[in-house]
Amino acid sequence: MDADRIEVRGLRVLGVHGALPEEQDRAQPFEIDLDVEADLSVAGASDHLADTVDYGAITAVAAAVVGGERFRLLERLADRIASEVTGADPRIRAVTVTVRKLRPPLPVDLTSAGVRITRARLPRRRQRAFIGLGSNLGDRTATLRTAVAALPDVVAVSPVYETDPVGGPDDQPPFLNLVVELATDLSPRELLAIAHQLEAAGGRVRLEPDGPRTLDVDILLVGDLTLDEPDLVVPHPRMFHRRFVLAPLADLAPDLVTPPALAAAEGEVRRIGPLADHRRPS
Ligand code: GSY
Repeated sequence: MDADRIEVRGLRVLGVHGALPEEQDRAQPFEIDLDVEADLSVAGASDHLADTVDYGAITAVAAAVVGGERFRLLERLADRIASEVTGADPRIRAVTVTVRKLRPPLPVDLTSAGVRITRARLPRRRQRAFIGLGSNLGDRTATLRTAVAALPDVVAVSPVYETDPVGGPDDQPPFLNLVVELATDLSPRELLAIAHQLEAAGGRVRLEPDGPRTLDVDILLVGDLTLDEPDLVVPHPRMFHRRFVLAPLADLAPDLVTPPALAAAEGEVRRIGPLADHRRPS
């Protein structure tokens, strides 16, 4: 028996995608079809939108990728749509994305050229993940304690380091930094959503880019996964150059940080001690 699926047909969006020079600066029409595999029986019984994957929501997600990002290849565009759509709702088991470029600029009379890909959600497996936390505004220790306590699947917390700011304005105060190790089956994107929630709950204030902030939560490593998306790159692209990341990471995972890498990294750090003991309220 075929799996349940939601079908979206003929989403038309203008986007700037193509490998030819004349395609780099002009929008062209694209047509998208989505076949989303999910269990539809709950909504079939309840008649409630909340019990199913909202096709309006996933259509908006696909349209945002086509209209908001730029790629050379239709393969990459389809892959990004699949990734964003699958990430939009945990009930989606797999998605087939069809992308057609309408009337491609070729010296032939062609209605469309396109690709179709199918991407299944990866089976969940527990992985070793590392999250970096930093604070240089307000009660830094209390902010870090609250954030660490709210993280799921924590197996170890590094010592706290006081660290000189790397980047940003010259006169910003020192950071407190630490790294947390998780044993988790959460995906990088689910971890990013948690990071954003923690930053918001920590009353994140960021006065300027790379400037002082109450709380910064970075996804450093998730097993051996690699991801390169506009808002999420794993491993974290700058982690290997920053001593405020490598020093606490080396405490938890000496297998991942070589002494030369630590020595070559940027920024001075001073080890303060365990978060639990650091200025523990009496
Ligand atoms: O990427 C984290 C925010 N951040 C930090 C930080 O946490 N610690 C130090 N020492 N410098 C930083 N520069 C930035 S940006």
